[in-house]
Amino acid sequence: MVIFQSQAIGNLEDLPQIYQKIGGAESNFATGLARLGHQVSYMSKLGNDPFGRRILKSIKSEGIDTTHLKMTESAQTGLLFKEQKFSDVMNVYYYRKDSAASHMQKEELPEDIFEGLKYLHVTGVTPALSSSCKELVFKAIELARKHEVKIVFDPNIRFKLWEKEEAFEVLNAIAVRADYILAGIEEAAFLTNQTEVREICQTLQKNAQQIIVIKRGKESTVLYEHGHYKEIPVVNVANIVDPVGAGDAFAAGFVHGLLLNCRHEESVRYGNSLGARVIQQYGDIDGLPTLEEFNEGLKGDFTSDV
Ligand code: KDG
Repeated sequence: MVIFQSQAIGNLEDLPQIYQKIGGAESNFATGLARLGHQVSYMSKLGNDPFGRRILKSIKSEGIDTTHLKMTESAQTGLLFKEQKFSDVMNVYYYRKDSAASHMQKEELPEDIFEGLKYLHVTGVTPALSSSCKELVFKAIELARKHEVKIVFDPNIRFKLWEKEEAFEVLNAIAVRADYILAGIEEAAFLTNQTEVREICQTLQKNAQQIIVIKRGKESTVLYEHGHYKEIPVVNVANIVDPVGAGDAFAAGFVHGLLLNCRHEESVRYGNSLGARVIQQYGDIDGLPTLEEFNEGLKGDFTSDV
C-alpha cells in the first residue's frame, strides 16, 4: 500500500503537509529481510496507477523478487492514511475496498515457487481482504506444507477489515497450520480467549512442535517452545516517533535469525532489535537497517544483559 502520513500531531484535515510512504505488513516484512541480505519474493497485486508504480519501484529497489507482483488495469492500489491525533492516539483510514490486492486468486499461485523455499510468511491482513484472498492464503499454506516450507504467521488483526467472528475463525485456522506464530499480546488474547500470558501460550500452541512468540510492546517478549516459557528483554527506545511497522520488523528480524540457524531465543532478540530500529523513524520501512547497521546496532542493544 501507499501510506500517507504527517510528521506532526493533529487532525488529518488540518495538517498542511502529508508525506507519501510505502507500507503494508507483508511488503514491510519483505523489505526488512531483503535489507538484511536475504533472497525474498513478494506476492501481491497492484493497480497500474501512480501508487502501484511507486510501490513496484520501491520493492524492486530493495532487491525483492517481483515475479509474482502483478499489475492490473481493472482495480486501484490500496491506500492508507495515518493520523497521529494525539501523541498516544493513532488513527488509520483505509481506502482499499475492492483494491487490486483484494482481487488476488489462488489460481495465480504457481506451485513451483515453493520448491527450494525455506519460509512462507503470511499475515492476517491478506485473508481479511476478500474471499479470494482468503482462499489464496489457505492454498499457499497447503502448498508450503506439501513442500516442507516452514510457515511463519503474524495474525496482524485488523478489525476494520472484517467481523470479529470471521477473524477469530480464520486466524485460528491459520494458526493451527503454522510453525511459528508471532502475535501481539492483545491479538493472542483474542485468539485464545485467555488473559494470562502463560495460558495464552498454552492455548495458542496447537502441537508440541509449534513455536509461539508473544510481543508485548515495551515489556519483554515471550518465547514458548517445547513447554518452556521464557521472557526476552526488549530494547528500550527513548523516543518512539512512529510505532507502526514494529511487528513486521520484528518478524523480519526473527526470520533473519531462523535463516542463520540461530536458537529461537536469539531470533527473538533479532526481532526485538529490528522492531526497536523501525519505530525511531517515521514510516513503516524507513528505519529498517541494512545488515551492517543491524549488526552494529545489536552490539549496543544488549550490552547490559550479555
Ligand atoms: O503492520 C503495518 C501495517 O499495519 C501497515 O503498513 C498497513 O498493512 C497494513 C494494514 O493493512 O493495516
